[in-house]
Amino acid sequence: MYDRVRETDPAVADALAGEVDRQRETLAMIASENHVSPAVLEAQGSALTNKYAEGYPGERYYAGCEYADEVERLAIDRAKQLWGAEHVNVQPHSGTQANMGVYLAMLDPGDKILSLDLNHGGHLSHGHPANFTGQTYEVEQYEVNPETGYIDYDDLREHAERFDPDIVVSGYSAYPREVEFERVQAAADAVDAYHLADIAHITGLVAAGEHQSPVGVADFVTGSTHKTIRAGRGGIIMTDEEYASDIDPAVFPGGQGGPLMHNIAGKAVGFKEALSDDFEAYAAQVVDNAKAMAEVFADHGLKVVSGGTDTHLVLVDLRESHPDLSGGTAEEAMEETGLVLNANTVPDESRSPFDPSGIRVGTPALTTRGMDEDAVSEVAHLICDVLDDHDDTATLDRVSEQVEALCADYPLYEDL
Ligand code: DSN
Repeated sequence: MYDRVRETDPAVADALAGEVDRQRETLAMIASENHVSPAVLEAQGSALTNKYAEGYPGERYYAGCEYADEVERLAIDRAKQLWGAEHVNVQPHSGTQANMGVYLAMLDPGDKILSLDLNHGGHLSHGHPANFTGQTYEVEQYEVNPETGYIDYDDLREHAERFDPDIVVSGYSAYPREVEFERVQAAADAVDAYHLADIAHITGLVAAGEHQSPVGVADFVTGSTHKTIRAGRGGIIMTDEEYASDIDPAVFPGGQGGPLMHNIAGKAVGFKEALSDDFEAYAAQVVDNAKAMAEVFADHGLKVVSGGTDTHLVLVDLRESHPDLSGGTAEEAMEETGLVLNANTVPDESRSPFDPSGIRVGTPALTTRGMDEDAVSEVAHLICDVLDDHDDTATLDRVSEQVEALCADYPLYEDL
């Protein structure tokens, strides 16, 4: 594998091959991750990486863009079919860059953003003080109800009426429940603010009809393209035609230079795959699998935030069941066995965000490997075993063996 890289650079070839093996031999449950197809990998590794194509299809600043144009048009057309948007920009390098495109287009420095607190499941680029958004704009944040784990939309609307934001942001990184975009829109409408719906985590669920869509509801819909939608890495912005002339120049030249055409090729290929019936079945299974895992956790006495899930992720608050175990220690013990997930803050967090009280468990990558509810329930039981005996070598050894067997039963990237 990676023979040509190896001839030039054995150290990098070893790392690349090592990463493929790591993905094959562990169970990825970081909710923002997935395993794209070999076709998407090939498109991302194509010669389009060499091409400068500043501008948009048919209006480039460089010669030789006919294939770049073709690929970008295909990505745009397929995105329009998947999400039903009037206008699509596939050039953002990431979900954060997509959000930056909207902020640059619609806000002035000092304008006001109302968004969900990161500790309650928000995103960094929704106004966190360490991010450019927190440093450029005036930000206030809403929270989920700590008792129920759900967003309180009445409270959100009252907050909007008090703060009078220029933009209200919905869409989250650790919120297991369906987002009621129309209720966020109502809050934004009440104060004449824009509504940005960041569907980074749930792009695939929305495309497949497994989650309600904000397209046609929110003014702007952003996302990343490599999570549940399982396409090439990067970001996307969707909006109505009326905002096209604001958004496109804000992405290029406003916030970015040349588009990453090889990634846009990966987006086009992944979007084509997502237009299939197989993808609809995949997205439904992602959600069924998350529900099955949540049930195992709840039956085991763990506190599942909000009592369950409607999406691809489950958030577990360890404080009641495992008061002496931090999310960080749990994450490390899991990783030793090949269970790869992340420590996460939980509503009403009482520990540091660097070593929070919860774990976040996602099903997109397990489902890509072919797992159904029975298989992910087995994985969920292994997670419970590690939580209960995280410092017991015999338990960790046994779980490692079971993870190895599951990886063999659900192989990945066999033809690479
Ligand atoms: N880093 C991503 C996540 O894990 O949720 C944010 O998109």
